[in-house]
Amino acid sequence: MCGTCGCSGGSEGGTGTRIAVPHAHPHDGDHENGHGHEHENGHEHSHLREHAGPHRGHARPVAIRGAAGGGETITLEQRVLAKNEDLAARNRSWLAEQGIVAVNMMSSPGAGKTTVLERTIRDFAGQRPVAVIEGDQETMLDADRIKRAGSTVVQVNTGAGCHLDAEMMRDALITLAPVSGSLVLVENVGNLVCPALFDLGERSRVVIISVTEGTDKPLKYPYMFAAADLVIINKIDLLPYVDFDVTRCEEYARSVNPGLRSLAVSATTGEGMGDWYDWVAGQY
Ligand SMILES: Nc1nc2c(ncn2[C@@H]2O[C@H](COP(=O)(O)OP(=O)(O)OP(=O)(O)O)[C@@H](O)[C@H]2O)c(=O)[nH]1
Ligand SMILES: [Mg+2]
Repeated sequence: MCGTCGCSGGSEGGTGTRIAVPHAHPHDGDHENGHGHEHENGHEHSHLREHAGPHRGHARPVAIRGAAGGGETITLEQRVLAKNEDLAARNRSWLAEQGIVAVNMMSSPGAGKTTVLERTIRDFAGQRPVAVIEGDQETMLDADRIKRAGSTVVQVNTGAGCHLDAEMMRDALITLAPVSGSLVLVENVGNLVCPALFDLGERSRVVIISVTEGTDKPLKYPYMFAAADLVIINKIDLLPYVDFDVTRCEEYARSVNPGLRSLAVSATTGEGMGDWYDWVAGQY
């Protein structure tokens, strides 16, 4: 799938997708390259697994995309997306049964997803249980940061893949075993294009844009902003040093998604983060 980028990733195609949790010993975050233990899927989520089980192991149709004509390519992509949507619906139903709110956090690489999550975890400590699914092509680096911030976390390494999908989400949830009523924050792979296409079964979608990326991003990546429930404009502490117009960026975002909510924050200084926490509370 990923008709636009040719990404061959995915949880079925044998492309090396790996789900792991950080080491449990206290100094695990010190490893420069990061690594963890791969886990067999847990045993407390039989409902989630049963529902999704029959779909395991199917060949990924996109594997033959290069050999197909244009019309057939579209049909195959539709099948992949339809299957993903079926799995996403099962995830969504399971999460709702557990009273868990899952939020899919998307952005270009480096916009500040992990930094927002770290501060959120620290500020929610003792108030709301938080669990995190980290999506990156490689490394346990972000999972190690999240663990140091105090949250349980599962790292999904997508290999060549540039986005998470519903099957990865399901497998990560089984390993993560979030408690009822918790907030599950999903950091998608840094990419403003493909993650917008793949429903994970999340409650809501957040796109983070940082002020160093340019005011025009909602116009240039409209699908991401059209798919979002909230835009977080991050790194506002850098506004004095960069050419970025917050108001115009918000107008651009609403031109592709009327009514889209937006917040301006600095995950580093904490400015505006209270608005983000209020928005999270409103998801329950
Ligand atoms: N000045 C400033 N820097 C920030 C802010 N938020 C994040 N950063 C910095 O931006 C860089 C990238 O932040 P990350 O949180 O790793 O970004 P990310 O979106 O998780 O990156 P990927 O996982 O690689 O896609 C780091 O050096 C952060 O310290 C902010 O609000 N202000
Ligand atoms: Mg990150």
